[in-house]
Amino acid sequence: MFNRRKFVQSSVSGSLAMMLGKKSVAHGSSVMDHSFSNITGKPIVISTWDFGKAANAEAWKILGSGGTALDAVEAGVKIPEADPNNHTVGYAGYPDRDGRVTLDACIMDHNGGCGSVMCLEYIKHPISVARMVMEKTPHIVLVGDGALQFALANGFKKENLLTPESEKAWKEWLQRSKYEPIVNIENKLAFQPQSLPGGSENHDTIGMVAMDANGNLSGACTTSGLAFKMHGRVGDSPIIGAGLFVDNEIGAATSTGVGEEVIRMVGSHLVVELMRQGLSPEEACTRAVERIIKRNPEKAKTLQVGFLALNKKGAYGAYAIQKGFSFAVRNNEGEMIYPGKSWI
Ligand code: SD4
Repeated sequence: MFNRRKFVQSSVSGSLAMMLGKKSVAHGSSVMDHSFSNITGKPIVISTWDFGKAANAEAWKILGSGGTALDAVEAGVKIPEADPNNHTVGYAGYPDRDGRVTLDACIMDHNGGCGSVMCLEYIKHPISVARMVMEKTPHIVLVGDGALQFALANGFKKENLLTPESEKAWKEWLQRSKYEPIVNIENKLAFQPQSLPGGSENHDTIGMVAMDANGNLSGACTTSGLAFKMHGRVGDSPIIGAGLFVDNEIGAATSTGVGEEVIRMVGSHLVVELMRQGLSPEEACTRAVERIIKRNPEKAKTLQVGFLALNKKGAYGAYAIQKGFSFAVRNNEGEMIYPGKSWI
């Protein structure tokens, strides 16, 4: 499977992508298939969007010193959760249409352990609450006030997550009140926060999957969900099998984009099952995206969904409906941001 020439090419294209930053995002057949070319072993961490790079760096502190994939993914995604300039995840996330910041997150370990919180308010790190649900309760999902009470009872601090900047964007949005997800807003947010009109933006998620030095896989997914959503709306991100799935025998996958499209086809689980059937990570992501497109090709042209996957060999791949989806990788070769291939 390992192909040295392809691997070198992809490392070079990755470095180039990293140097070019946001502008590097390309699509189509010119992008390398890392599923076959980049088998660099373990440990490895990959995550969605350009802002995954900083999250990966944090995860790598743990993975690179022999820590577990579970600790790494939790620590990694806490970076965007706490970032006041990231309006897509955690603190400073854009609110729902009632002005409430409601967070969704889930985590999975290598033993099939799962924890999830949905529509959680006032807690900066929902991923850590999700982990606590997994480790300290007989349940998998806690929602809303129940999740908040559980968090408070376990030492989490109640905080106002709505920053003045996010509140301003919401108030501007209220003038039109039009719910209209924007394709690839994630990278626009990451790189041009000042240019955002406060109208119809929608926002994003970090999905991260990792394999540690022992070969164990874990994953985490956390988001403030689509901006200006109905109060109580939950997307794919905290739903095990939709926004995230980990099977330690096969691989792990995560998703980003319009969650409703991912939930109805249980996307991340599908990607892992396709890898089980022998597809590479990139092929599996492609088949899953095609399933969404097939249902309604016209609608698919207007929305973004991207999948990112890692298999047990350390090979990874991604595929999205639209160009502009990127993903970040950190392994023993260094850190890279790659463009994901796409349908259009
Ligand atoms: C959701 N999938 O709430 C998330 C949002 C997202 O890119 O990932 N946007 O539907």
